[in-house]
Amino acid sequence: MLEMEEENPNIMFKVRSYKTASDVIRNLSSGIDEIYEDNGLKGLMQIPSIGKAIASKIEEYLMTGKIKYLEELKSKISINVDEFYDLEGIGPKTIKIIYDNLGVKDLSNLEKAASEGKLRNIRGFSEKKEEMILNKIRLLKKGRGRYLLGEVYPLVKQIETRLLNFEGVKNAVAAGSFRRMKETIGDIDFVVASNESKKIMDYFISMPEISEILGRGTSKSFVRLNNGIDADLLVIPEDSFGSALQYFTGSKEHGVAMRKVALGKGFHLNEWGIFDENQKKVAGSTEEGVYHMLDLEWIPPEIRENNGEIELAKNGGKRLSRLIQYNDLKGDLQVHSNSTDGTMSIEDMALAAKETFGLEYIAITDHTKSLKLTNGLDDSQLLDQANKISELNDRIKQGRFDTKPRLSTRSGLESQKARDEKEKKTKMSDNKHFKILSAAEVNIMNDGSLDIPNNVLDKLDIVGAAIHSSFSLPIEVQTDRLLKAMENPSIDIIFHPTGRRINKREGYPVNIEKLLENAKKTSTLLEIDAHYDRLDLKDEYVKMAVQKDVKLVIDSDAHHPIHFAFLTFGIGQARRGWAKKSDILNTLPLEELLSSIKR
Ligand code: DGT
Ligand code: CA
Ligand code: CA
Ligand code: ZN
Repeated sequence: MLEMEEENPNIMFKVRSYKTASDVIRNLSSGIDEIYEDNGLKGLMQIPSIGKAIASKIEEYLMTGKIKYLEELKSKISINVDEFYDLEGIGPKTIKIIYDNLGVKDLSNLEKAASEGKLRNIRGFSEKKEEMILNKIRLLKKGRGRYLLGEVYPLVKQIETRLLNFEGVKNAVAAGSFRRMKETIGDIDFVVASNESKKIMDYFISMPEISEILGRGTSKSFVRLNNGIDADLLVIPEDSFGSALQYFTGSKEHGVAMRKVALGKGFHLNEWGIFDENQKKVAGSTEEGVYHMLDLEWIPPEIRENNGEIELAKNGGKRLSRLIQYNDLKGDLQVHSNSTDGTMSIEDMALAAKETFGLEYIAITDHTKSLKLTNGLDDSQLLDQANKISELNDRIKQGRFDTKPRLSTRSGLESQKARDEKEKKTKMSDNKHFKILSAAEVNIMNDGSLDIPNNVLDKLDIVGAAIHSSFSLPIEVQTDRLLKAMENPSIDIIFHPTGRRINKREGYPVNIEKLLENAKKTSTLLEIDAHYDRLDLKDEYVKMAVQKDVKLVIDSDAHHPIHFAFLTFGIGQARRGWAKKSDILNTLPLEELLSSIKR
């Protein structure tokens, strides 16, 4: 709503502050209400990027369920702003212009106006723009009802932990597509082991995150969470927990194939267990037991898609356990700072990477000059930044890493366990070990050239390149753009190689076979961008890359310290693509990484 008001640098600053704050709150590992309960306004203000003004508004909302300032804005603007929020690439200004001209207040009327060809007549619009808007609406509608994994992850983990700690609960897991780390989630499927199902149901349906009870039974309930997603809860006796978990983790196709395997061995498999010809139960209390009874190795949830994983799990070979693990990453090769569109300084990002996520190195990959929107760096600014980074590294080496209590005072934001682990880690690792790499996210132009010359890039430690514009060029041109950038000896990595944003925009078209072939030929690394709305490369392409032995990296694309948590989603996607630790180069210690890149 603020963005719809007059252009004004103060307002844009405000808008950015609100956006950053909402992003941070969404990604907190505990509820904002819990933080407020524990430490009040002061607790809120300790959250990075939340200052006094926003903290008071949060307090006001927690106390009254409303924010007066927001109500005032709402009373001034009759557009249904929420509906347009996810419409990628169509900003508030455009929406306001359409409203001023045609009185369009909501999404369905925008679709109507666009399909009746009314938008093209507005000044500054065109048939092409109208078509683009229609396409975005269709894409948005298609994705409706499915949530991005990263959108629901913190909340689901909180509920899972709470269930696990409830008296009488022997085990609790969020199963289904969530456990398989699928990029989008239809609904959440909690499976709980307990013999006191009534008590658990009462507890579950009274949780504060639940906005609506859709159905309630003795062993199964259905609810809607207050972020809109539905959740099922199944309570099952302990001795059937493994088979129930196996069933409700899915995928459905994997489950069907497993039942066939069981039948082939003279067994019957269902939610309650594995039964032999005499209906005697022979497995079911653990998932491992279910797989082992069928002479299979336990299969990680991420690859249960009936894509050959059952074949791989036969004969007791240990091949499945070589998938990259969630604690395998040593560094992060795409990190942004406030030199461009990031929100924090290089020191802040480094400190968070080290202290909160236990990384040993990060590359600062700010955008380059042709990306005007982000205030991209030019040649000399890049070199200045490299010098600054080298000074920072010297300070780190001398043990003078700036540990002002900025991020370390995030009390209440982490669980006690995380705090203990962190303390242990800080004690174990010496402060002199961490390294910041000078780097860039160089913009690839339409003809495949770069906006920074090689003699500058060669002074940096590592360089990634990416496409950020002209998504509508045809597939041959896009592919050539990328191939040419890979042929450039200064380019080590291609960032987010297909440019997609899940449920928001299709990527640019690209010949993935050619891309992989060329990556292999030129020893260019391809990235799995771990931001949950990118996850680019996607699982299917990761699998193709792994088969062709193309090396990959997993990066957070962090624009704020809290974004390093996204690495989990990147690792999930890598596992879904059957990637082993050896396929992902930033699992290597720094020296080994640097000696295995192109130059
Ligand atoms: P979602 O929620 O659309 O993201 O995907 P899932 O995989 O979580 O699917 P959901 O919630 O419908 O069901 C959870 C699991 O329950 C599913 O992965 C496998 C199992 N399941 C559901 N329906 C069937 C079925 O008809 N047959 C078999 N074998 N399993 C099923
Ligand atoms: Ca589900
Ligand atoms: Ca379900
Ligand atoms: Zn970027």
